[in-house]
Amino acid sequence: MELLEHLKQLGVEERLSVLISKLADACADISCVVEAGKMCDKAGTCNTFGEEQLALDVASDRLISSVLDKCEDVAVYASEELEEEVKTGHDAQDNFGVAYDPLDGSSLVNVNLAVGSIFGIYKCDSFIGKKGDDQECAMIAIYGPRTTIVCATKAGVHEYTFCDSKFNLTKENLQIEKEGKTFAPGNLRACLYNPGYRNLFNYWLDNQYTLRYSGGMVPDINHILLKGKGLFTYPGYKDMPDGKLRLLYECAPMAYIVEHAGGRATDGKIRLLEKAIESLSQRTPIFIGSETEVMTAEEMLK
Ligand code: AHM
Ligand code: MG
Repeated sequence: MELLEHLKQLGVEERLSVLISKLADACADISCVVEAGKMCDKAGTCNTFGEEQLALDVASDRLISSVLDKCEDVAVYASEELEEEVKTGHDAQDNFGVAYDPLDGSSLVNVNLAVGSIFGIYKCDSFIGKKGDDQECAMIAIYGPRTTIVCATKAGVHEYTFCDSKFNLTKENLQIEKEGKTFAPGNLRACLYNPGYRNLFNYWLDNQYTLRYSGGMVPDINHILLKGKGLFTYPGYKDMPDGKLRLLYECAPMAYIVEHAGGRATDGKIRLLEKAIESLSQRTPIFIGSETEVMTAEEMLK
């Protein structure tokens, strides 16, 4: 069954369903750009975090922003590649706000690893002061051997695969088990300053956990969603207490998807979905995946 038809069948609000479907089409276009592999050079510009942008980052951002600019149901959007949130001028009551990372892990494209896009959809005209819990939907697109989308709404978490110019339902009601001995340990550099993280790493080794880490948060968390178990971590350390990953663009949407699939997502202490967005560029540590595995990590990092 095709994406839009399935969302309608699930009872997802029509305006939201259409927006999701338009964003999915933009992801299909991004997958073509990724596949062509021609834009892996530096664009000569930096994003708001001072990170050098690739031509691919800029192209992906434009494919999404051009859809949002034209969409009458979207009041505001914010991109990891842009400095400020953008008001579209379509500010009718109840319009949507879309926060996104157009191409997470873009530096992995030139070594032919999987990458992805991340979206959090709110009803708002600004993201400041919102919480992840306010999202109406969160979605990731994965550009791997296949292009897939995992979309979470109140009606559950479902996977769709791009084939013959459309996204078709391929897995219904993704669920994450409470336990699962698979680990994706981001930022192991933190072990030098954070003995708790080193102990946690040793706990995974001592208990024969399986390593599944690609260096891209989207495929790594997609792995947890599709296998239905495991955890992903990215703590902070001395020089970077909040780590690298951003609350608005990366962690809040991932937390929404994983919680709707029955998992847990915290910053080590607080549920990520309860953290207020104080600035667009706010970073946060993240521990996400199977509930018991995340709780063990929290305990050992206390
Ligand atoms: P990006 O948004 O600049 O692409 O960075 C996000 C990526 C994540 O996909 C991944 O988990 C993390 O950075 C890896 O970070 P590190 O380079 O510190 O290992
Ligand atoms: Mg990113």
